[in-house]
Amino acid sequence: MTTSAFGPIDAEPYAWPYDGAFVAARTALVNIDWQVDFCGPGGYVDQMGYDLSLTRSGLPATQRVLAAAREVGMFVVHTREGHRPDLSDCPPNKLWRSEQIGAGIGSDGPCGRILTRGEPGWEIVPEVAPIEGELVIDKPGKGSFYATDLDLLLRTRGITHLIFTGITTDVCVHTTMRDANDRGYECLLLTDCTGATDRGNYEAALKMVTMQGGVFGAIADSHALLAALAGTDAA
Ligand code: C5J
Repeated sequence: MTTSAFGPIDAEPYAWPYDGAFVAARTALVNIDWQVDFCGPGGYVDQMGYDLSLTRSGLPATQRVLAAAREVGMFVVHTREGHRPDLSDCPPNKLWRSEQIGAGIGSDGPCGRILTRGEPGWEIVPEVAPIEGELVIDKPGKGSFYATDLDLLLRTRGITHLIFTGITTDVCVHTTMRDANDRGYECLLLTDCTGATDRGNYEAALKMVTMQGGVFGAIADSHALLAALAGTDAA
């Protein structure tokens, strides 16, 4: 376990973190739902007819951040949204809505059953796939704390700071970041490591974080984080 400290990072609306520096051993990189269902051809988002280039756009920067986080010994968490094969953990209204838009959870698609655990579409894309020793959290909802042991596992390791990548910015990333903020974690969202099914929603979701002096934390470009981890200036 490394005790190296980094930062502060050039972020909005304040230099992150609020307490001046982050210690790698107390910081987790949280990669939200980089699944085929959200950014791969034939997955849930594709079946709904949204533009995959918008949800895939953060992948290259996330790969770079993931490599750097592993290098400095940050704890890495991956999450996956999905339901049990019998859909017993899928609320009827969530199921109904997915059917209305033509991508019914549990129905057959080109990547297997949509948003169903164990299916090809539910897997994390190879570019940012977990490696041994990294935590993978399976969640039935949009937030990563609801109906999971994520909070317990982070607190047991002494994690106090969270850096987020993932998709989609306005749904699972925001829900998780808001909840993490309420739980007292100091949160940073990397703007070029996330994407939404709609450009306007992506921009609005980023802006929301920066209101009220950083209502849920702060946002920064991945270059600012990488520069801090390398001990150089972002410019
Ligand atoms: C959505 C997610 N958008 N991972 N899930 O339904 O953001």
